[in-house]
Amino acid sequence: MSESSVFLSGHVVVLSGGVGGARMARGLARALGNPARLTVAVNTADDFVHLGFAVSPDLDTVLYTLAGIENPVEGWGRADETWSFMATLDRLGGETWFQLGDKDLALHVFRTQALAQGRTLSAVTAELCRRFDISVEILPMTDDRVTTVVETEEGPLAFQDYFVRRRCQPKIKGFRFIGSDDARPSARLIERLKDTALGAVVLGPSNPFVSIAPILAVPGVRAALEACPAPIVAVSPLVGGAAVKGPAAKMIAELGQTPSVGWVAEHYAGLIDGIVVDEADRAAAGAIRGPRVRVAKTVMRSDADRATLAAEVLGFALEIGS
Ligand code: FO1
Repeated sequence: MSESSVFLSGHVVVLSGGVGGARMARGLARALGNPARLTVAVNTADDFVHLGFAVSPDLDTVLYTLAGIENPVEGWGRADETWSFMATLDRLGGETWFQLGDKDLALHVFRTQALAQGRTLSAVTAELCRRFDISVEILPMTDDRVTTVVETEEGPLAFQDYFVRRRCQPKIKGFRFIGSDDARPSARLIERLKDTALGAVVLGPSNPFVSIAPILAVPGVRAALEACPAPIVAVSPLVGGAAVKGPAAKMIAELGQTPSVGWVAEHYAGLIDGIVVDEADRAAAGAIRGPRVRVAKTVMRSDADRATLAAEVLGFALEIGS
C-alpha cells in the first residue's frame, strides 16, 4: 500500500451503488486506516417492496461487504446462506426470481418493521451499522422514495425486473428516477460535502446510469459536489471498454455510444477533477481531456487489491489537491 494514502488527511466520501462500489468502500476503509474517516453515500433507487418486504439492495451490499459477511462470489446477499425460505416459498408457488436467503430475509423483515414504525431509512441504517459493528458512516442518498424505471424497447421496467428477472436483456432507451425531484438529500451527506475537513470525494466504479446518476439526481447533491473544495475522483467502471461487472457497457452501446474510459471522463465532465483507469486503458487514457488521469490496477479480486486501488485513489486525490 503506497504511503501517500497515509498522508491524505481529512474525511472521505464515496458514492456507491452495486457490488463494485461496495468493494471500493471496503478498500477505502482499509486504506484510510481509521474507517470512521469514511462516509459511503449509497444509491437507494434500486429499492423496492418485494413479497411485502422493503428491500434496499445497494445499502445491504455495502453493509454486508463492510462487515465482511457478503457472498464473495455474487457480491450481494450473505455468505454461508441457507435457503429454506426460498425452497418452501417455491413449493407454495410463490415468486422466487429474486433470491432471498434466510439470513438476508431477517434483515428485510427488520427494516420493513422499523420503517413501518416510522423510522427513517437513515436511522435504520445507522442501527444496522451498530449491529454489524461497522464504524464507516453509511448514508442512504435520501430518506424519500426514489425509484429507477428503465425505459426499454419493450416499455418501462422496474429496476429489479430489468436487472434480475430479465437479466438486463431488453435494449435500454433511457432511465427515469421517479420521485427524485421531490426527494430531500441526506442532510448528513450535504454536511459532509460542505465540511472543510473533507479530503476527497470518490465516485466508485459503479454503474454511471443506475448507481451514480440516481445519487446525483437528488436535488442539492450535484450542487454540493460542484461547490466542494476537495478533489473529486472517479474510478472507471469500465476496463478495456467492458464493465467489470454488470450492464454498464451494454447500456452505453444501446444508447448509441462507445464504452470507453473516454466515455466515462466525458460523462462526468465538469464534476470530476481526476479519473483512475486500468492499466489496460493506458493508451486510451492519453486521449482523455479535462480531468487528470491516473493509471492503476482497477480490477479488484482480493481485499489486498481493494486496499491497493484505494491507496492509489487517495494518493491521486492528494496529488490533485496539493
Ligand atoms: N441480483 C441477482 O442477480 N439475482 C438475485 O436473485 C438477487 C437477489 C438479491 C437479494 C438481496 C439483495 O440485496 C440483492 C440481490 N441481488 C440479486 C442484487 C441486486 O439486484 C443488485 O445488487 C442491485 O440492485 C444493483 O446493484
